[in-house]
Amino acid sequence: MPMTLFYAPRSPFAAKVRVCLAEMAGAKDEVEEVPADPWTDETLRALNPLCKVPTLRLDAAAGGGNLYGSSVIVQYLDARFDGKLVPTEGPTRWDALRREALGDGLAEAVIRRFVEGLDPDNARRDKVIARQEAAITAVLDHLDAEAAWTESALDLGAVAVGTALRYLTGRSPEITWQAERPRLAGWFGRFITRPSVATLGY
Ligand SMILES: N[C@@H](CCC(=O)N[C@@H](CS)C(=O)NCC(=O)O)C(=O)O
Repeated sequence: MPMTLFYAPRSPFAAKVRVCLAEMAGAKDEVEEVPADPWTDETLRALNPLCKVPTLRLDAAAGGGNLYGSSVIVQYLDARFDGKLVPTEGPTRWDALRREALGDGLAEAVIRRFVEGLDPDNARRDKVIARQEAAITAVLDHLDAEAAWTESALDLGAVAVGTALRYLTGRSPEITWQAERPRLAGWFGRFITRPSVATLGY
C-alpha cells in the first residue's frame, strides 16, 4: 500500500508538500494524495491529534505511523527519496529552513488576517489585522531585498515562499504586492508555471 497524503485543496501548507512531492523524482508514485476537510472530517484526528492537513500516513516500509507538520513531511520525503530540496548541511541548509519559516509565517499571517476579518464584532479585530498586515509587508519586502535566492535551484524554502505567495494572491487579491517588488514578482511568475505548481488545481 502506498503512503497517503491528506490535503485540503486550498491549504498553503498542503500545497507546499504537494509541490515538493512533484519535484522529487520517483516520489509521486509512492504517495496517494487524498483530499480531506480538517474542519469536518474527524477521522483525520485518529491519524493526527491536531486534525490538520497536511498529514502523511506512512507505509509498511517506513514501519507505519503518521507524520504531520508540512516541514516534517517534506524533510521525511526528501530524505527517503533523495529529493535534494533540503540541503543536508552548511549555511545553505539553515538558509533554506529560514526562508521556509518566512513562507510559513506569511501564509499564517494571511490566514489569520482573513479569519479575523470574518468577525466584525471582535473588538481586537483591527489591532490583530494591522499586526498581520505589518508582518505580510515586512516579509514581502525582506524576500524582495534578499532576492539572490531567486537565482538558485529550487529548495524547500523557495517552495514555502512560492506556495505562500500563491495563497496570498488568491485569498487576498486586494493586497497588491507585485509592482513594488519586481524581483520577487518576477520569480513568482516563473514559479507558478512549473508543472508541479500549475497542476495543483485551485
Ligand atoms: N504548521 C502546520 C500548519 C497546518 C495547518 O494549519 N493546516 C490548516 C489548513 S491550512 C488546518 O488543517 N487547519 C485546521 C485547524 O486549524 O483545525 C503545517 O505546517 O503543516
